[in-house]
Formats: sequence, structure tokens, C-alpha cells
Amino acid sequence: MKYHKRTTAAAVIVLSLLAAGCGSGAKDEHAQHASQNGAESAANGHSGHGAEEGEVAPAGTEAAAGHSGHGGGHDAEASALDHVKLEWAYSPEQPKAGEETQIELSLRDSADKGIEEFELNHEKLMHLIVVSEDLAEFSHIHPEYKGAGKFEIKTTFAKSGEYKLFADFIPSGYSQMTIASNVTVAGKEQASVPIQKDSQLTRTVDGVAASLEVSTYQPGETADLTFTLSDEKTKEPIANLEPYLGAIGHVVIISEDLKHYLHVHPKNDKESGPTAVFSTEFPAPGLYKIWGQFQRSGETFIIPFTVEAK
Ligand SMILES: [Cu+2]
Repeated sequence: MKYHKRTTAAAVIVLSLLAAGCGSGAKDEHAQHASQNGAESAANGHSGHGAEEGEVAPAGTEAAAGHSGHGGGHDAEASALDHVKLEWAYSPEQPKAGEETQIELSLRDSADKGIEEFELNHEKLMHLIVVSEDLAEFSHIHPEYKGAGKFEIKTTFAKSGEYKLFADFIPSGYSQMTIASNVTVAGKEQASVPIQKDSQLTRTVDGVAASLEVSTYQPGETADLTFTLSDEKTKEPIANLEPYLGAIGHVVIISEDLKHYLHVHPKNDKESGPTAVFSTEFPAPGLYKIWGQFQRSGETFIIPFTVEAK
């Protein structure tokens, strides 16, 4: 089995690849883009906040900036990223829609040695969030640790087109990091579904009627996201939410341009519903898709909403 590996220094974001490959209909270009999966990275100092991309570095690249509101200073985060590299290998090299793809993630330090030790974060050593470019597809999976810095997982991309993957992990001695990869999935061309702001923040998913309240849409302000859940049939409030990965719920938020990734945990882990409150901050104006993930009677369910920060 042939793996195409590409190492990108963790502190360098190859945004130009994303820009060059996305949205163009040319097949060749797409194929080429797939073999150059750009790696992106960002560190954050607090588990309740996510990656941001900020500083502009030399031509075509951007350095990742950690969240400034929490945890270590920016310098400490930047230097942590200098020491952590992530290689992504996809097999097949260009994944096909509807067919299984093996993903291998290899974490190495600046001396090119496999990073051995990771901290458990919400019961897992690594969380991997996979989204299609239009944010219509979302999955939250957990690669298995194989030792010597290597993680592996098999997954199936539902449709063709551009995808972005965010790996979320804590190498021992560092704060939480997010490093992303772009990949082009081959297959019958499918129209992308433009992301649209929800006019009403209510939705029914898997028999659960959910509503979302957002305390502020002002970028840079602390925004509380309150999910309220009730049973679709009985209309009774749902008060028997079960801990899922050590928390009453998990919220992932990604900006429309795929630059901002936030993984938010609840303010109070002791709750079991019918409300769950998550505290975050929209880093910049724009549309954001929010996925709330909860568990009830042993089954997890995901509730998506799209909001606009302004
Ligand atoms: Cu996870």
C-alpha cells in the first residue's frame, strides 16, 4: 500500500493550496490538490476554545495564533507549534466518495522523533472532526493510537469535493492543539449546498426538538450558547441526557471560510438537561455552523445550527 506523505511544519499554514484547489472545476487541478494535502495548524491554550488563524507570515503562508484570551501567551503557543509536526497520509491517496479511506496521522517533534505521550482529553487521545467544504457533512471520530506518535482511523467520505479535517489533541507537556488538513475526495460531482443562516434556531433531530439561544453575536464577546431539548412526541423536557465523552455535550463550531475551529465544552458538566450551556467567543464576523452533540439512552445525536456573528 502506497502512502503519500507530506510534512508541513506545524506553524505554517498553507492556505494557498486551499485557495488554489477549491471551487475550480478542473479535474487535473483537483487531482493535484489532493496529492498536496495542505496542513494547517493552530494551537490554543484553553480547552474551551479553538484554533484561530491570525498572523500573516511571509508570502502565501500564515502562522497560527493561539487564542489570546486564555492559557499561555502567544509566544509560548507558537514555540510549542514549532516542536510539533503532523503528517497526514491518506490511503488511497485520493479518497473516493462512498469508499473507505484509511487515514494515518503521524506526530513528530522538531528532532523528527515520534511524539510518544498524549494527554487524555474528554476520554480520547485524539478527536478528529471531518467536514465538507460547504459544512453540510460533519463527523466527529476518534483515531486509534498505535504508538510512536501514530494514529489511524478508517472513514468514508460521503460525497466528492473538498474536505477539511481538524485533529485535536494534547501532546504531554503542551496545551491543546488543533492541526488541520485539506483533502479532495473524488467521485461524481455534486453540487455543494451553500451554507445559510437559520432564520429560526429550532430544529428536530432523531425525535429531539431542540432550540438554541445565543447571548451575543458580537465577535470577541463571551457568547453563551444554550441548547434546550425536549422530546418531539411527548413535548416533555429531556432531563436524562447522559455524559458523552465525559461531558453533558460537546459543541463544535466552524466558520464558513473553514478558518476558525472551536471545540467547546459545557459550563457545567453536572447537568443532564433539558438545557446545556456552552460558553464561547466568535472570533470574527461571518457565518458559523454549530453542531451540538449529546447522548440519550446510549445513542448520540447531533443538532446543527447556522448563525451569523456580526
Ligand atoms: Cu471527540
